[in-house]
Amino acid sequence: LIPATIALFDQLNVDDQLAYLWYAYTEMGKTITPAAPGAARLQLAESLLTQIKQMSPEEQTKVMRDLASRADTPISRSYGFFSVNTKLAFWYELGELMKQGVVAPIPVGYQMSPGVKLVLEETQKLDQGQQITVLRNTVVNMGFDTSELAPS
Ligand code: 45D
Repeated sequence: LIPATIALFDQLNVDDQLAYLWYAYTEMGKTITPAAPGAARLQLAESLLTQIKQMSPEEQTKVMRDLASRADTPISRSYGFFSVNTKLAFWYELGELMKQGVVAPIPVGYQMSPGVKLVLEETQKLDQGQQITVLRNTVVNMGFDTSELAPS
């Protein structure tokens, strides 16, 4: 069930992947395991989060799309060096900042696609540990991995 759910996620386009993460985040504590990251974890991501907080709403959304599409940008590269739990903690904090109105929110009236709904429903069928495994897998490949560059 875990690989099937991840495979469904991998088929989503960039916006749908972001939307899935957002709804998984907002469901945490309801149907998805509550998992607030530790403060130590967030310190590693702090410089990125500080940069993002200072951006315009349009730039903030672009950063998140760049991460999901694995674009080669300075922020995507920094993200690529995070451990998988720091990646989760980073997204969790972005979710908090979106709720607080510090980072650009989901557009009013946004409706999730059938694909997003499906992956969300499959996630809700899993137990807590399995849900976290799925979430780890969704964020681990985001960002830009410089180790994939050919040696120069
Ligand atoms: O215009 O450290 C749309 C543990 C389309 C323990 C959009 C853990 C239209 C150890 C795409 C909607 C393992 C428990 C715009 C940690 C449109 C530890 C925008 C785990 C603008 C950390 C979409 C923690 C956007 C866990 C901007 C499980 C979407 C953490 C943004 C889980 C989505 C965290 C965001 C999750 C989602 C965070 C910010 C799931 C955040 C999700």
